[in-house]
Amino acid sequence: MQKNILIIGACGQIGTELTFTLREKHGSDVVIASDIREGNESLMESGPFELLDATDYDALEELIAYYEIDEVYLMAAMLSATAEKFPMRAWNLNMNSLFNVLNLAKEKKISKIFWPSSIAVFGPNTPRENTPQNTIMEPSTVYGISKQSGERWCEYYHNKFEVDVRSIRYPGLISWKTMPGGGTTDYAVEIYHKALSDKSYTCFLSANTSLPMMFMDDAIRATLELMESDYNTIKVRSAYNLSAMSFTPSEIAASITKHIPEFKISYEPDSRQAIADSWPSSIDDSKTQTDWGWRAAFDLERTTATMLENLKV
Ligand code: AKB
Repeated sequence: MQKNILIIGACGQIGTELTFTLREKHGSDVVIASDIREGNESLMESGPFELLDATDYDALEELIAYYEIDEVYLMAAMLSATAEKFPMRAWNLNMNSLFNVLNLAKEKKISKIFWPSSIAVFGPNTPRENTPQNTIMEPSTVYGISKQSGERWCEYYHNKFEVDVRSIRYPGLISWKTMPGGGTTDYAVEIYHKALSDKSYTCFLSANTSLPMMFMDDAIRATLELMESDYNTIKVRSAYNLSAMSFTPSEIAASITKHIPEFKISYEPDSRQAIADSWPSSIDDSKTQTDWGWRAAFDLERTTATMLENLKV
């Protein structure tokens, strides 16, 4: 039976590509895009779109009933750097939107949820290298606290009410179709744009700050593989660790220099440095590999080649 899918936060960095991929796979009419504001032209032209505030339960309930939605991808969130500036707004958006979809699933008005978690659930007391699936989690950022709490609620709703909610701890995501906004890992996208336009980039993190990262194609494939996995293979109902690569600003700069020899990077760390320093430098996703067969395809060199190739036209 054909399922109708709702994407909340469809105009953001992940939401845009998720919408295109799901529309290609299932057809445009059954994938409803929604966001608090309109997105870029190609997204708006690709299928049905609704303005939606994810914190408004009644509006969401109405939309779900109108389109007979079965599956929801909740991608709306305030990311790490912006959340530090607006803690209460971040908490309100990140938590209330999640409660709205969890409660709709509890009421059997939808049957499956994807909700993104993040490496931000970890904190300064977490082992930084090869961070395991289960370990110390004491996030020190507003965003991390909201994602950690969200994970606990997802697991609770699954255990208590059998809600089929699935989640991934995304690393920093690198993509060329839509810019990220308000995150600490955003430098790894900005750097490619600036390398092409200015042949130079001033990085807001220090040269040797290593963070887990992933190319968007891998992130979208992981999301769909998780959502398509058999119910019983999903053993983790908080969120799965997910890994592809880790690199520092100086390493990404070196990979760009192979394509643009005159490229220069300089460093002016700002308040985002403290956020990055509280996060893991690499992630152990062996549980994810075992449970649903995850394997990443893009390393740093392939990511750099693909980004520059697509951004230069
Ligand atoms: C951010 O930098 O806030 C996000 C994330 C790692 O969740 N990209």
